[in-house]
Amino acid sequence: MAARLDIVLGRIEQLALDAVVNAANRHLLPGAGVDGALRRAAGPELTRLTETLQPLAPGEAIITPGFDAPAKHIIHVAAPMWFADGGEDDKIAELAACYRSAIATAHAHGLATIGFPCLGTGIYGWPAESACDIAIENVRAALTQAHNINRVVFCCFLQSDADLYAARLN
Ligand code: AR6
Repeated sequence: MAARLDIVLGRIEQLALDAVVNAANRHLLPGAGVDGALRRAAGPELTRLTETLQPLAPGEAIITPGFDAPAKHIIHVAAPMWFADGGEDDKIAELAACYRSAIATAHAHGLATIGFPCLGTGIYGWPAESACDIAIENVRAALTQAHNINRVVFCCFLQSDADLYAARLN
């Protein structure tokens, strides 16, 4: 059965899913936005754990428990910065890899539900439209290899992002 793709307008740290994805930085250092919200929800054990982990490679995903957050797990990925040096194609491939590796990691852990924020579109400066297209295309592609996942939530903090996802998904 095909996975359901849902849009939720709200805060990702409040979602009680098998996993939610964190918009982390490569060094897994505490940040603001999604990362700050998830760390506050999860409690200090999350940061104690991420301090012991290696930096994320481009497009890599790592999974931790959700600790006190409603989600059972948190999958950490780091979007590329839109304004960083480097070619646009490379950045698009790296953002695509974040979505694909998060789905693959959830699948490898036998999880059924996963929620994504709009990766890269806050502090990292991605234009909302292109980030939305990359998200939907790569989630759909990754789901073809992840048959135990039955629900993907695109968690939009902004009404404008929810409208964009709704237009692209319909
Ligand atoms: N729930 C859901 N979405 C949110 C929330 C929330 N609680 N808060 C913000 N957003 P960002 P990035 C939206 O900046 O651009 C970090 O601090 C926000 O409106 O969290 O990938 C890390 O440490 C935007 O659409 O992530 C990194 O250094 C989207 O989530 C860096 O910032 C992503 O915004 C990552 O930047």
